[in-house]
Amino acid sequence: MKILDKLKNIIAKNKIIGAEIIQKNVVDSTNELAKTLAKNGAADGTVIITEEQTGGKGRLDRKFFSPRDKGLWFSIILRPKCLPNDAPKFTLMAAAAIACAMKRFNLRAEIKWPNDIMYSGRKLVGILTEMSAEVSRVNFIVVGIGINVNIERAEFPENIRDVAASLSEMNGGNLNRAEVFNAVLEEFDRLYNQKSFSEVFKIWREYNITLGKNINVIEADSGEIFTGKAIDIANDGALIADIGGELKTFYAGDVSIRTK
Ligand code: BT5
Repeated sequence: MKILDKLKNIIAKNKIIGAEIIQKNVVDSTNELAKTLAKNGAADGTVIITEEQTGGKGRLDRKFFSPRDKGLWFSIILRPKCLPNDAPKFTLMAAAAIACAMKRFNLRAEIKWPNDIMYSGRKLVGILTEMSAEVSRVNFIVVGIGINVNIERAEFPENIRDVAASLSEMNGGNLNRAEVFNAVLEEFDRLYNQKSFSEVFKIWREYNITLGKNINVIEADSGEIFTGKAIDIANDGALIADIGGELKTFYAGDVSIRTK
């Protein structure tokens, strides 16, 4: 129970995000636990954090490596009054909050659409946003955040060693996980309490490394690969890209940035 012990007093001042924090030693996936708690009525802004995940997951049920004591593996339950189409914007909000938090440690985030923060082309942070909704109403959103904080290159499993990075590598030394966690919750709380997403978009644009780049997009639904140029981010968080002279909007997918 190390992280919370250090934080009890610091995060009490957050209005919503982290006003309630549930800390575990080990869980399958904080997103799964968060969804169960949300179904049972957990409050807006409740955070579930664990020292280790045995079934940490990414999108499309990919695995997310979440070793004990080395990172921040947590999920935030949100109950915004919004339409289901707005849910992806909370992924952008998380990325913007993390970028602002990293700035406090003099680390410049590189946000890659839709859900990654990168360092030298490798993933530092992954975000997984899930939702329970009706046609015209969101019941709850769970934003899962996995931050590699103090993981050495050799400690990553071989199959992700070339695609994963850690804040400690970027920082040139280990960081205090409690301080990083606190910074992310404070920044998230600040953005969540604003009336509009305009600051989220402003921050997202400032730190993004996708717009203006030549990209390949693997569209999530079809699995089809598109080659083109990232042009803009739409109001709902979708990516607009120029594919062979025509603008196409992507709602979900994997982007790789081409060097030429
Ligand atoms: C993501 O998916 O990057 C979203 C990850 C979200 C993890 C958090 S942790 C707390 C919460 N609880 C959960 O169960 N999940 C959330 P995606 O874009 O689909 O990327 C998955 C891919 O990232 C994998 O297929 C690997 O290639 C790579 N990967 C796995 N573990 C990684 C790690 N620790 N760091 C960097 N890359 C990793």
